[in-house]
Amino acid sequence: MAGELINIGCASNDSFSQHLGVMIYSLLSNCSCPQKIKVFLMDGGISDENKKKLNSIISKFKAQIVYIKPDQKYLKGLKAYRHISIETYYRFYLVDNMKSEKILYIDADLVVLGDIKQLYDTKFEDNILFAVKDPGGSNERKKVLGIPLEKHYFNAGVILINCKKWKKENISKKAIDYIKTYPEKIQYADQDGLNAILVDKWKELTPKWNTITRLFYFKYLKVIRPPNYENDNLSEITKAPNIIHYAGFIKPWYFLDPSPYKSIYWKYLKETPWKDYKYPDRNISGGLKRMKYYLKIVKGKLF
Ligand SMILES: [Mn+2]
Repeated sequence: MAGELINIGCASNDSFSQHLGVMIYSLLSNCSCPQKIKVFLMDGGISDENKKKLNSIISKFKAQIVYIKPDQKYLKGLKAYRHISIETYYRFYLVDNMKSEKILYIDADLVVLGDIKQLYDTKFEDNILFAVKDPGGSNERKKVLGIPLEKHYFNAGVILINCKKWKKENISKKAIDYIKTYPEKIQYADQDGLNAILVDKWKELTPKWNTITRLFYFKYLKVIRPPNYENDNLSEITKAPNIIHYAGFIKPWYFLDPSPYKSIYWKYLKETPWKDYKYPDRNISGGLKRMKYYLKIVKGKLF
């Protein structure tokens, strides 16, 4: 319908604002109607300087942005896991307070190459959300969370939400209760909670709308198939993604990280007010620091 807005939900703390800026810039510059985009940003302490930079991107495309400061008591009893920050839970607060029927919630560690309007226009049936299956959702994870092995586990980095149904079925409360009741089962924060309670209530989008960079490695290892992708043509999916998601601990903004599609992040970064960013690990002390981080992961301290 004419005049209808495209609601985009996201969250960031101050240290992630550059990546959020890259995501928003790529989303707006590849959208057929950027002036219809309204960003609902869950503000985890973004500085005025970074807000100014974000606002300059928004006004360049005549889009809109609102900064939402969630009540801190909302995070009580919840914790960050591995490389996933506490801001991940803000989505619950946002959806519960949305007046519109629909929102597309997306992570800040990704680049949008397709026209987001196409994804936003996906029609709901009886489902609460649309998502893409996760190549990290192992059978082990499914067993722990009580998901039948023949069903898929989804990635929460790109989810199209029917807010009306979500609120009616109390999804935020159910997911948070699950996470708090079974802390020993949780490895991927809210994503695990949502998968556990939404079995049969979500529908699958083509992986092109959330192409997780991990898939690129498997493309060359024909014998090993990632979970949930046993029957997919990985070359086809990774050839022309609509969204590249730099999920996991390997990130394109580090010099040492072997991140697939790294140059695309940098291409969009150069268009933003953060264009002067330099790799923090392209010198000895920064490099050592990054290597220490890898070691921690290898030792299992972040897993
Ligand atoms: Mn992510």
